[in-house]
Amino acid sequence: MRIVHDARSVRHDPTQFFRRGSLIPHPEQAERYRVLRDAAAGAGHPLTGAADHGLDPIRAVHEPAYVDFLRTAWERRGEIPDVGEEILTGHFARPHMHRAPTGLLGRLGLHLADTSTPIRAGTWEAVYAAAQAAIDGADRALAEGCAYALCRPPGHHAYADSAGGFCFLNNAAIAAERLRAATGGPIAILDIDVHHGNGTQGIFYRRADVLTLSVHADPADYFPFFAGYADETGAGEGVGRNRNRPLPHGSGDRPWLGAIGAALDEVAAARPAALVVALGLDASEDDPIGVLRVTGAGFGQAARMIARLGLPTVLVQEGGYLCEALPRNLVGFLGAFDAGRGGF
Ligand code: Q9C
Ligand code: ZN
Repeated sequence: MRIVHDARSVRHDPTQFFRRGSLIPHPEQAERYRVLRDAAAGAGHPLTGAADHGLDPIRAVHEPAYVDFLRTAWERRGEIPDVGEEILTGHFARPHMHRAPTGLLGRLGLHLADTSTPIRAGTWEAVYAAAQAAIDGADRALAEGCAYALCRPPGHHAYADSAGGFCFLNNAAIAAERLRAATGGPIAILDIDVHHGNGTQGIFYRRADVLTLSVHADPADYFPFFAGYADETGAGEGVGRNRNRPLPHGSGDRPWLGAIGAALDEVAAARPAALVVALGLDASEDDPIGVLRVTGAGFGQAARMIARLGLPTVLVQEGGYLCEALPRNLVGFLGAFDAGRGGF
């Protein structure tokens, strides 16, 4: 399995995260990129630097004003008195109060969903790098059958106009739109991160040409809280094209693989031209912020089931946080996928 990556991914490295009233070390650290890259390369998967495909494939998914905001926010930091090493706000736009202000602090509140996505000196370079890995991974999946895009920072909580949940640019959505443009579609996105892929769902909710399916921990008492329920099935032209399978917290391999199997049946029925897997590894029983109990064997089984579809597939890295099992689960997943395909 080819690993597509961009070393600029490390330039965003948040230190602290405000959770439940206290500051804790930020779980989404740049070290994740090195751990995942070194594990995959160490297992013999070839590493390829992503080519630079520019802003157009990003703008095909994200609102131009949001892309400009991300690109220029750090340069504008002087607008905020006494600004520190990151810019962030505690004032967030609500659905019933949603005018777009001109100043930087107000724009932050308009384009951020929570306090997990501070903007720092290298944030734009890093999120741009992750998006380029996704775009190049999509191209490689069409040319070579499959690819693993080592996207970091992750993307699936980002909407067309907003960051949140450690995510800025929606790498999986950008890859899917790239694949749709190249093939004519339809495209399927299967999200197996422990958190619901709310941004991805939101981006394609009214579209029939990109099917979105997510298997995740019940959001009734878990991030992202406000979306991810089974009755969210799409709207307008997208009716019937979104499927959520929330699982009770504590669920292990059997229910998780059962939900993935059911989702894969729906993928197969839709006869997509290509598949994007939003590959979070935080459903692991060992993940520091996860609430499911998936084992290493469970990840291997999921990979074999997905590989068996035989679709051009790009695996896009989402969550999965530093712990001993993280590199092991990635290597297990990639190896099982290759085995399911009959080897690289
Ligand atoms: N103790 C992804 O996995 N809440 N995002 C975290 C941390 C936000 C997760 C609480 C979780 C966002 C891509
Ligand atoms: Zn996650």
